[in-house]
Amino acid sequence: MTSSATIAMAPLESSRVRTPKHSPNGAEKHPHDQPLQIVWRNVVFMSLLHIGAVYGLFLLPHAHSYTTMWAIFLHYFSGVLGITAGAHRLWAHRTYKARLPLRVVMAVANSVAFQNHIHEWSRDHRCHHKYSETNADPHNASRGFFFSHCGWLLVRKHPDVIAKGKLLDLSDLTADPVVRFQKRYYLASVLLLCFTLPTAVPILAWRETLRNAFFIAVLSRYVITLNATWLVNSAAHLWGNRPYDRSIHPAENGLVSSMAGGEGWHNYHHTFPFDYATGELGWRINMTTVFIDVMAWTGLAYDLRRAPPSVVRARALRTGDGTWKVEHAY
Ligand code: ST9
Ligand code: ZN
Ligand code: ZN
Repeated sequence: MTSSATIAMAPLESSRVRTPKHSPNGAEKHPHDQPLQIVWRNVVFMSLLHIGAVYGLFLLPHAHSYTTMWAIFLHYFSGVLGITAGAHRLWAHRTYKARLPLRVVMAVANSVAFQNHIHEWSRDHRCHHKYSETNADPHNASRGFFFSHCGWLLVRKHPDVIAKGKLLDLSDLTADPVVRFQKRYYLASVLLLCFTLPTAVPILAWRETLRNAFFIAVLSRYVITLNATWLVNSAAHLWGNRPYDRSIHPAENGLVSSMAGGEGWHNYHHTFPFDYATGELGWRINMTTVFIDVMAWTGLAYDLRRAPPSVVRARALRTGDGTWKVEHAY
């Protein structure tokens, strides 16, 4: 549909998100009931990583153009195949099914991304959805931008994350041999696929210097992919419209979507987490949906799940903040 008219809405309450003391899942909302236990090893590692990444950006004018293209390729390969289409939409949410060759390539891409192995990533993400904005949410956005962006990776987890996480059903992940294999050889796969190969290829293939290859194709690329991912947990939980459910933090954030392969349509995603497109707009600012559709066309992906437009419309009219537009439907 092309009309941009806003659907007539019932009178709405303020779009400000209310945070009740308890979530419907029984997890406590109080954010500051535990002293922070800083993990200094992670603070040092992340700081050095970011300093190295900035240095890598300064090296760009001195590097071979192929090195920059290689870093961009690795960013999208690891981000879209490894994280958004793989860990997120396939393994964490089971929004579609994938045949073995595709699962193997996505697991390889996931190790290039170095964001914890698929099993851990999916477990924490299921915790995040089930206990959003409570102490059992690993990156609880009610603790602020920094905590939800990367602070949560620098401190010990809240005990509720571990206690509630142990109640999750992860049997589908344990049953997948690709997930089991990647978990077993995770450290070796990261050393090879995130660090060694990305450095070796530019040196061997177009005689790049070790310094340019390592700082640009490894550190800058890795840190950019990390921050694009983290923005979904921070910015897309704080800023944007809430057309589908005004009572939750996750919001529609086009800027985050453009940087995170289509994962910024976060109010839609938290309202309809089973939908493989994680947004209502089809291919618009959603590279991952394009990728999954192409895979479905080849037969490597199948059983794609989608929220019916009538259900989306009814839900938007019932619980949205009033910003849902007819043009969202297609
Ligand atoms: C990273 C992850 O960056 C990013 C995830 C982002 C998610 C985004 C989602 C949206 C998708 C968007 C995609 C956009 C993509 C963009 C593409 C662009 C094109 N349930 O962990 P420990 C157990 S990682 C049940 O040590 P501590 C655990 O099994 C970055 N159990 O906790 C263990 O048990 P056992 C690189 C749980 O000590 C025990 O608890 N990686 C759960 O508190 C202790 O576990 C890093 O930086 C759970 N949920 O330490 C590493 N959780 O002993 C960071 C834990 O029996 N991690 N358990 O095995 C760490 O160093 C630590 O985990 C810690 C916490 C310090 C953070
Ligand atoms: Zn999700
Ligand atoms: Zn979220």
